Amino acid sequence: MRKNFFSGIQPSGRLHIGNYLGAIKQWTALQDSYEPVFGIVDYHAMTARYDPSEMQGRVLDAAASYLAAGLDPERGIMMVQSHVPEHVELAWILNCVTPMGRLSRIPTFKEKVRQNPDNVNMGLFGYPVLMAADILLYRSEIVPVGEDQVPHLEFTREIARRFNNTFGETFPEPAEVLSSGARILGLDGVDKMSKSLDNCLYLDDTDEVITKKLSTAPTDPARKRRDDPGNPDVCNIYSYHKVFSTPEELEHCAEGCRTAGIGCLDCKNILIEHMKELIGPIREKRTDLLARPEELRRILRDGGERARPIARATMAEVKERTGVAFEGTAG
Ligand code: AQP
Repeated sequence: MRKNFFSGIQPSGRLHIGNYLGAIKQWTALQDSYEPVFGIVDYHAMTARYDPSEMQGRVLDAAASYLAAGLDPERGIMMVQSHVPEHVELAWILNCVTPMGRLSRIPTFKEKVRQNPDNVNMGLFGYPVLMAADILLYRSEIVPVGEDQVPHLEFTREIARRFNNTFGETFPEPAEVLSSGARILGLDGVDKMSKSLDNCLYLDDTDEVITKKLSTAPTDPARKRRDDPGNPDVCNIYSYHKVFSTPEELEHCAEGCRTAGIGCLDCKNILIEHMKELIGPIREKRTDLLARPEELRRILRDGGERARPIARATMAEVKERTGVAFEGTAG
């Protein structure tokens, strides 16, 4: 029997190439050998301030990106987290086996507090618990994610273990699966590429925007003029080349940079072409899909209906084990 996995992206803005590399690209590669659930995790997106009138548009936008990037809703379940209420139900039960001190040490929480000191809410603090619930609800054995999510996966395994030790063997301990572009920096070269920091190449950027963003992006700060030799190891553009370019192009750029044989723009132009090739077809398919929102809604409704029985079965077992159900009420 094929094993399950759940992985998701929060509809907190337009999806970017970090989301593509860390998550969606891997999902498409794994969708034939697993029973995958691809979530659009809208409850997670509520942990940051947002305009409610935009949420439905963001959900459809994410769905269009998933499909345009190659996810097949027939092979996997594509769903919205809030359509399956068992996610929050399980999160509550997991809250009760989660030590607060452990949660407060999670680095992503500290990072979000640094970025948004005026909106440190309980949802943000409990984000990893809801994420653990997302994963464990489907008894996932693997979770394809970007590197930033590794602490959340460690936490998920710990919580699964705690639950199993307290109430009996229920959940597998899921392993993370990382891709080669598991953590790409934003165009500023400082922070992780992130929707909320708007330092991204988005999956719907036009060719002109891609060219403009990359040609003005910082490179090795010590390389001030065309004739100065540079150091590719400190250049953010070179870090993108490592993910998107061929070994020959990589060598050409590294050697050309170190010897001042090529300028930064020559190096960027190679990358610009790769980005246009990657983003162009996704952008076009997205546009086409977004023109048919009813079809997107139908796919998401159908995904919710297929996810629900799996979620209900897990919750029935969890309720039995935790003693909160009495006969005939668990499912
Ligand atoms: N820069 C990145 N490099 C590689 N993978 C990344 N992911 C996100 N950024 C990068 C991966 O995308 C998946 C979904 O992430 P998410 O949207 O649920 O949360 P996030 O990691 O917090 O993404 P953002 O863009 O940074 O969202 P905001 O700004 O709203 O917090 C995950 O697998 C993640 O690893």
